[in-house]
Amino acid sequence: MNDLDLLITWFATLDKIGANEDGSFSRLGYTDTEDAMIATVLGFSELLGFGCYTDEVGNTFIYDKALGDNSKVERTLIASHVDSVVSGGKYDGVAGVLAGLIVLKRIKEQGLNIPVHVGIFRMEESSVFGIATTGSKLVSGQITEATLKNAKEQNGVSLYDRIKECGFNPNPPKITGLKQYLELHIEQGRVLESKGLKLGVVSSIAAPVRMWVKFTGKQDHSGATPMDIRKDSLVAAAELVIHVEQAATNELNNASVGTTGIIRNTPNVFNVVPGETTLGLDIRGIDKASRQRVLESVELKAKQLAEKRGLELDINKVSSSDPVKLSTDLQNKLSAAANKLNIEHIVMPSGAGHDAMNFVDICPVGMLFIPCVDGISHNKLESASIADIVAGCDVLMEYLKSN
Ligand code: HGY
Ligand code: MN
Ligand code: MN
Repeated sequence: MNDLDLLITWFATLDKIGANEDGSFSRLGYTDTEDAMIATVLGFSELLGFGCYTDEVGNTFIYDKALGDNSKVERTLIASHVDSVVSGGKYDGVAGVLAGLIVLKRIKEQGLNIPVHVGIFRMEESSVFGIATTGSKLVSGQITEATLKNAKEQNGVSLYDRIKECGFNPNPPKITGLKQYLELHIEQGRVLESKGLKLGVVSSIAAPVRMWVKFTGKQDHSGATPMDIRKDSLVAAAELVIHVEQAATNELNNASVGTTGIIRNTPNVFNVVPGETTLGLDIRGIDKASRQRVLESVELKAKQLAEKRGLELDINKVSSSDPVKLSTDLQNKLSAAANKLNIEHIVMPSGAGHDAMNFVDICPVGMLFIPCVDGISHNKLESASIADIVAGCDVLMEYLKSN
């Protein structure tokens, strides 16, 4: 079976896991669905004769036993994730893990002595706790115990406790022995497709600040409370939602973005003036100063709204990472590999966050993008071409053999 057919078979097998009736996938991190995804990918790797090991936070690594337990030697890590957002697609993360497996298979077939491990990082998505790339943050020293304890899901369980409940160690040792980190990922935007290109070499990765903004007013009777004496938390939140969009749009030229992804309104019934409304904000950028201007504008507006309407305001910053620039040397070498294979490409930033961003202070990091249809991602319509994944593997192989 050729690599294209093997990938098609692998995706078809994984389709059964976390599938929703509407065709989307919900494969949340640190759940038995993510466990099932990892176990299934390990099943593919065992059939190829590979071994695996799991670290103290549940990240899993696949390697060629024939090369020995080469975690003792400097190795290339090709990694991504297999969890998804709620009602997401099936290529986000998974394409990169399966591409790594194809590269490992080709190294073995060609008898090359290139120490490569394929990594599957836990809970890359922030859907449940508001923190992205948890598994890779934990082993790259990018997250504190306080942050893990502050991040809570709706039932109040902290990410720290969730990791412990799963039998893992929320204070793991740092990963060592990495020569370089490579990741292939769908673009999750429209740039490649709009230019008719099949490959992007990633130059930088935007980073999010995620925060809860809670307005507390006065829960009242919706019929008997005159408009001039209300303390309606939802109206204040609605004004802030509009302001988040405006503040981020003011920074359009610097590629900053702002999203209100969550709204929790209490008591959320017809005949009661809302007394408590919480917004979940995701504000990102590749330019830290620009992102900061959006943040400051949103926080100032929240304070002004609370004051104007006589509400209490509570802002809780859940996570904040810095935008990262990837290795220029690696960008040039990945570009050279693509040129050698006559694969036209561009160098481009990533608006989405990725595990790759957590390794820039540990080793050189390189990232490849393949297009996804209409740039759609985090959506059941997410779709990518298996042939593009194979082409991405070709570039990774060409790079590894030439460097
Ligand atoms: O949200 C993101 O940037 C990605 O899906 N982790
Ligand atoms: Mn994602
Ligand atoms: Mn992803």
